Amino acid sequence: METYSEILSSMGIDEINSGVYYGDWAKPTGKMITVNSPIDGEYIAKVSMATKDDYENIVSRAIEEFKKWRMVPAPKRGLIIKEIGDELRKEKKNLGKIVTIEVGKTASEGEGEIQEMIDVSDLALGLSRQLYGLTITSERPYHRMYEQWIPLGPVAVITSFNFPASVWSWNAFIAAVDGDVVIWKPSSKAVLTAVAVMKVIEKVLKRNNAPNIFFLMAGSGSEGGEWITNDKRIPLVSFTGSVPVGKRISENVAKRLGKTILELGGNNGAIVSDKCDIDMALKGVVFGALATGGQRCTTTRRVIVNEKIYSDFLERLKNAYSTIKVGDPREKGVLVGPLIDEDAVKNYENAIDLAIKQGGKLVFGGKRIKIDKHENGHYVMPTIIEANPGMDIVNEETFAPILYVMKYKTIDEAINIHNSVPQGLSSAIFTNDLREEEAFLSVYGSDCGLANVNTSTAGAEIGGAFGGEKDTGGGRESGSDAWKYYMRRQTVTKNWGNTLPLAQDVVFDF
Ligand code: UN1
Repeated sequence: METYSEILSSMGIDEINSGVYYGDWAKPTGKMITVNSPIDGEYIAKVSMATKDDYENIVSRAIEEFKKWRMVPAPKRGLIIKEIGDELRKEKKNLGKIVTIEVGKTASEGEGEIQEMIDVSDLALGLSRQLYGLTITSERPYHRMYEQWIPLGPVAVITSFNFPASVWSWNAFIAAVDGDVVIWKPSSKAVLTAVAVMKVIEKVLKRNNAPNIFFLMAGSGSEGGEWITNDKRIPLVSFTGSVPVGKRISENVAKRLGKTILELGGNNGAIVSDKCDIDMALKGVVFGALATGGQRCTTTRRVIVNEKIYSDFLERLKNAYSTIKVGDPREKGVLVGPLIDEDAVKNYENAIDLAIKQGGKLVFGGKRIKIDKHENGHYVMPTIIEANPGMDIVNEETFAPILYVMKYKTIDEAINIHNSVPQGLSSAIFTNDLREEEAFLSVYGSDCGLANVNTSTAGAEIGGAFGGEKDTGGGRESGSDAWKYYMRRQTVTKNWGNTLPLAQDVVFDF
């Protein structure tokens, strides 16, 4: 197995790195973030954090670069993003390895993360020729009305550790074809991936002599995050992370009438009907619950099973869980790697304690495990708890592989249980019954931003608008018309006649 330093050197990453990029890398002089791998707790490298001076430098340069970039025609901007995608294709394996050692994803998921960026770059290229506005009929003669979309300025993207590269690209690549420049504040738990991604991007921007459209500022949320959210020069802040932090960001940005895109917690449920294909449902639920060790916003945290197949499905779940290999995510066959850190392990243990106190029944897992030669890694057992929807803990998102199993009689009851949590990101139903499927998709059906039929709550494609309702924050990123969030809409009214007729037939003669 390659050593951590071999993996770093394949991407040109040193032991001490700057976490501040504004067209050049700042000298790594600020406070340092020490990166240890969740795989074994071993030291990987250090990344410097942005100082207030670095931040000021970033914002003033971003404003200058924005003035240049917005003058580049959108399809040409698209070509730069495409070239970044091509470079990412070449580096997919190496970048994937950095994701794996920094946040503990399996090799396949680490590479999947980079593939998701490549997919977004393809989408962005297409979009760069399709930033359409409407034309509207005017009530006045010799008048023309239309909408045009204009870039916003420097936008900030604050990302979380669990998708340390792709979620940034959902925002950054789309914003860039829109004509914005992007200031990235990655999670302090995933700075190395951000540095590696920026190094790939730097190459493409420099060889094209392009304006510097992407800026990096490593730092803590309480410092860097506050600078950004209170800064009127940044018209839009996109944030992925927890509900409490999202609320704070939303308040700060709203106070200055800025815009936000919030992608906060999920507490996603899957309804498993007695009329489903049970093997398909099992795979969908197990993948949804355990991919990325249960640390996705889209993780299946609740499974709501029809009483007629409840015992059978629970039995199959337990059997499937007993075959899942937990361990070093670089090893073949391992499907569940470590949690990100010790705090995550504590949250896992607390949630299980609470679930049991509140009447839940532990039927699988429930404790941390030690992996040979990785004593300082953060491994836990995938866990299944029989629960009921009234339990407080079931309303919470715990970023860990804990699945609450619940029973229902009728489809309407299943939907009510499904919708009873504060969060509203992703949802799923496994059924082959048209009526059940349509009920789930109806006006009283799933209250989430993402609704899946016969597929998992996790693993959304980038072509759809990604985001959710209620405590999830209401933002939409990546696909569909999410590009509009990174632009401002201007309604244009043009009079090409010889007189000045007024709207609503108002008379104002003098
Ligand atoms: C997240 O967890 O914040 O749908 C994003 C999925 C991934 C993205 C998850 N494509 O599971």
